[in-house]
Amino acid sequence: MAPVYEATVSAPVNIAVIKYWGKRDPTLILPTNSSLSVTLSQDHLSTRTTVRASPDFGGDRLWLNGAEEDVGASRRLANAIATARGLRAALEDQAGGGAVPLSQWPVHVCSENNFPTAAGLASSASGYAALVSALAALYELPQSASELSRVARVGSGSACRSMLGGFVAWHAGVAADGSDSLAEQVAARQHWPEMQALVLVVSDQKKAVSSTAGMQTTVETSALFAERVRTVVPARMAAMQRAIAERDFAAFAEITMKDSNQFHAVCLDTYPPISYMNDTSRAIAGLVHAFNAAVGRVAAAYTYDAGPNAVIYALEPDMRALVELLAYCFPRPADTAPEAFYPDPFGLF
Ligand code: 2P0
Repeated sequence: MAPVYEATVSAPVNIAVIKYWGKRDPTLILPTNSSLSVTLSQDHLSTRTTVRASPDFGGDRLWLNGAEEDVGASRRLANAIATARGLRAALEDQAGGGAVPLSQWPVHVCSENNFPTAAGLASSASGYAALVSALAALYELPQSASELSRVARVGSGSACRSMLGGFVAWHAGVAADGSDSLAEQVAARQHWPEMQALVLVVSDQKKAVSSTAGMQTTVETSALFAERVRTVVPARMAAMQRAIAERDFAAFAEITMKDSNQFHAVCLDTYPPISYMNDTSRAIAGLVHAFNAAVGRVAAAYTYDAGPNAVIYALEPDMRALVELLAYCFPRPADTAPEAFYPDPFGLF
């Protein structure tokens, strides 16, 4: 029987505080602006992926959460696997026949999220980061996580940031081949141990407009977007990195909320308009501002991605007080298990 080589790796979800929205190259997935995110803990929202390679396999195959998907249907998946294979092939060339020819064998990919896919939480980021990390382990690639983030990027833009932990910047880059469009760690999680994130599932409905389609319409139609890319994001990237370096939560929080609000404003400025937040999302944002006003400082921040779910950032012990307030104002529906509503309010990263 032919040998089977195998590797299993998990990768976490990340939540942007400076949003990625817009591509300058949709095939290589090169963004119009840099972005910055916080990588959450693998214990909470993550994808675990096993890749196997064997000369006996008839072709590449993929199973997502137990169900087989058509690998041929996704150009992004094919691109990500082909890019990782190319790196392995270069390694095999260097070894001059001394390496197992894994690059020539089909792969079987088995990928599982540890959170319900229907929860409306981003899974492409952890999904492609786990796939690329697993292929890198299988192929024994020598590249750093930052270098490998370029491979995850061709699967899904936000996935490049999930290749690193802690606070992570994705530099937009200027090169046409994407060589300088990669993720780098700005600070390790341990740099700011009191920082916590709380995920509030507002709706588990699938979003009406996908990020991929929505952002292209924004690039083509929004006048506000051009200004965001030209002046606002570069200033915020610098200010956010300063806030993180100095552990200045008030600055971190203010930039986070303003950038989320501008991202959603730009979506509304898109034609036809895109609206991701709902009344509950807006009520949560209002409550965060009321909480900050009540404590007399900026103690919490909200951010929303391409959907109505809220992510709250706060430091311990403020998060504890905020969770009590949220639980009081937004009582859990009678038919929802407590752990489904508040999976683990005190777990970040
Ligand atoms: C972000 N989002 O920075 C932003 C904020 C949604 C809102 O990254 O087309 O799924 O695969 O590159 O990465 C969602 O976009 O889009 C996203 P593709 P992706 O997290």
